[in-house]
Amino acid sequence: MALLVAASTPTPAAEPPAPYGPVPSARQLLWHKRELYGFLHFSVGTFTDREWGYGDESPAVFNPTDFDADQIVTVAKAAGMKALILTAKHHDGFCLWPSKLTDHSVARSPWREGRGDVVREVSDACRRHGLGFGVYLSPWDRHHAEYGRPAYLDYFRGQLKELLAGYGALFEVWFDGANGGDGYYGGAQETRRIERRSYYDWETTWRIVRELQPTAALFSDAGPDVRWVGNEKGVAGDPAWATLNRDDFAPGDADEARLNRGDRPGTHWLPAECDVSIRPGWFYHAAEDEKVKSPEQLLELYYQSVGRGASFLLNVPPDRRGRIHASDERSLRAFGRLLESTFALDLAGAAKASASNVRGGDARFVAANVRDAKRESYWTTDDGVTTPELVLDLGRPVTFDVVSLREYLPLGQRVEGWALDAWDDGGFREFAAGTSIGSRRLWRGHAVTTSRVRLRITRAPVAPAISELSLFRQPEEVVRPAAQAPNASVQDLTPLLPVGPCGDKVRACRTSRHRSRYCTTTARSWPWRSRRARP
Ligand code: FUL
Repeated sequence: MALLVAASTPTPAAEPPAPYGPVPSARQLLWHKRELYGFLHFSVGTFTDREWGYGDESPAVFNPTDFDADQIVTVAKAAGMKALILTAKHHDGFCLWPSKLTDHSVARSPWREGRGDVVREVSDACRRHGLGFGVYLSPWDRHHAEYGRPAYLDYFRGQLKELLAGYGALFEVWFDGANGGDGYYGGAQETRRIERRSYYDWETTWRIVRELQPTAALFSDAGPDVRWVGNEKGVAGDPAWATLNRDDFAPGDADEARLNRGDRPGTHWLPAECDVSIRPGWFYHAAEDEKVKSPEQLLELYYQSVGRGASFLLNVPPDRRGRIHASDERSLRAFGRLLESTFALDLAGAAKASASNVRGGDARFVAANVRDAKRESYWTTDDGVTTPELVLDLGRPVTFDVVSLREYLPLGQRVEGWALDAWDDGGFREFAAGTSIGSRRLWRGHAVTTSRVRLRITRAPVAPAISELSLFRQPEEVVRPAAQAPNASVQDLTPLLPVGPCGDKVRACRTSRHRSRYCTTTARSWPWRSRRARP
């Protein structure tokens, strides 16, 4: 413990450290606070049972029998979502709002006798219930006669302006990367290809969003504010750096593996968003009512997205009534309860924090800042001290199985390696280790009981800046997956890993055939060591 005294000579004026690499904009910092939000795929495809409408659907098919935006938003809120993004227009070209630029919209549908506006009802309900609201406007339009020609761009931007100006503040604007192919195109019924890098002239479109919605985060494969994670499984890479060499990418033209992990150090701050549907399809299909992801599966995805510093965009498609189906509702509410019961109580409570180094000995940068529940305060060290340690003295034995870490983002992503140790029988023993932290790093594993936890920064190019270290315990009903595998690929992690024999026979597992499944990647630290610290 002797080394956990602030050991450095105070510098005369403890200025904050210089930022490292690209840093987030104010808009991106706002976006980072959302973490979990929902997608609503709803259009003519809901009624024709298709994923991608061809563009020739009659507006007459759009007729939800019991549309209820409050039910949709209430269920999303119960799942812990902080915002919703609605497909105002999907590839079929049908508009969920009465656009003045086309009659291919709700205005021609029987729903609410042509006087309805889904965008209005959902955005109003989001505001009523305290959720953010965003829109998806598909660049690809299989209905429009001019798609693929310059005239379509005027139409697309005109529609965008209607959405940006007419529905209050938007937290995100979502541009899909599916671009061109066969379609109705005003009756031409042909295949239209576009030049992916030049046709849309994205810079001009993004400027319109900046002018009319300055705080909205712009999503596409290549940002400019939020990047696609490179798969539609909801899983970020490990590590998933928040930075990317953005100029190598363009909407609809993306290297999926690189998007999944990011580039380090990267030229731009461009964090990943993990989109996935609660069902196999993006739109509602009755045949998938039994294929809704379970609360435990959703929870695992939460750890693989939010827990790796990305966001979790979970699609929950309204059914033909215009409500969230009972199967999805059950799962979403249970998922929300799991999150709530895991994260409601920080078990580190009033722990005393001390560190091997505090920048300039200055009270603004002390270890206790990781315990004040404020993302604006942080612990940092003198320049050149890049592998410091911080200890939480819990004052009594505490049992936890989830750890949450956050970096102070305005100074950039600084940490490249970290480890966690628990005090056990007269010494610290490592129970977890990883690479990136960024906006958030969640570790979950087997229960650890200890009275002291130590965070070691094992690799960083500059002094780290850590704003949170918290401990949590999962509720009993959670089916615990096996150890998180810090270096495993997306493919390795996509199926839910059962606790399996390794959970209980860890020592045997280290030499058994299970080794390659998950013990090898975690043998350095746990679960075998952390078992020693279990009650
Ligand atoms: C994809 C689209 O083609 C899907 O239909 C869905 O909207 C998904 C979120 O993005 O690229």
